Amino acid sequence: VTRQLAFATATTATGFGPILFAGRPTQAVRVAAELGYGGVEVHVKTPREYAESGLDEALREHGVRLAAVASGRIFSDDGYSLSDPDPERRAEAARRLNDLIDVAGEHGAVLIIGLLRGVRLVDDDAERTVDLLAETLAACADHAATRGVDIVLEAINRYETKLLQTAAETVAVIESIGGDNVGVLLDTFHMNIEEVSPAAAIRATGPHLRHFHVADSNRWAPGSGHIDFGEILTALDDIEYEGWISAEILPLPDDGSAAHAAIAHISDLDAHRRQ
Ligand code: LER
Ligand code: MN
Repeated sequence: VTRQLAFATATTATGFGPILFAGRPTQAVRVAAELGYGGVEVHVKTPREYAESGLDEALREHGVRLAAVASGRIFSDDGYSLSDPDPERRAEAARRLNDLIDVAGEHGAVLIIGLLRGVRLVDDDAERTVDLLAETLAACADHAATRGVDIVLEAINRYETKLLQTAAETVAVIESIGGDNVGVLLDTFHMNIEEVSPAAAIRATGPHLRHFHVADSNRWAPGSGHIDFGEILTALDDIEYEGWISAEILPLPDDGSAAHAAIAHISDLDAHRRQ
């Protein structure tokens, strides 16, 4: 397999920690190219912010692709979510998401739904909350289909959301929505907290897996904690996963070192596995 490797960056400085070169997206693209990454994924809030970021020029200049557009700031900055009990606020979340879907569509990127799903249960009712989410997501998926975009829904650990923490829960929601442009995003950091076996969760997700985040147990670059990335890569190969492997990692000890460590660890593991 040839790995499609990326790392997560952001158009602006952000309170969300595991981002490299936040607010310096063109530098992110340059470093990605220097280190051998094929892509970057970007946290961005509006098409205008994207247009003003200089990313398009940088991607063209360095031959780097836009792997994914991440939508979390619509929630973390402005509080809109796809499962908000207020129909007006839910509709606004969907409008903003559709705008980002258009950005993704111009670049062949996937659109990530992480915290934009919402973090609280409506009236403590998990079923009703999931129904609201599924309904909004289905409408956005129809829009995404007109743009040729895949939406990926991420399983996120219990300390960040009460909604969809495991691969199995996330698969159930996307299967209820149906259609072939909604998939699952698994993240090794979250799986390390929630799954009995991350490798088994990857295998069970199978063809629904459309995007993949790597970070070690401490959210530093792979190789800096106690997750066994050899097992992870084997599971990805077993399901013939061909999507992006994107490092969503803390910029520690600094952005450049983290970016280097992530690709070095995965390349080393692949080199050993080939022997
Ligand atoms: C985003 O991809 C993520 O992994 C979550 O931790 C969002 O907070
Ligand atoms: Mn993630």
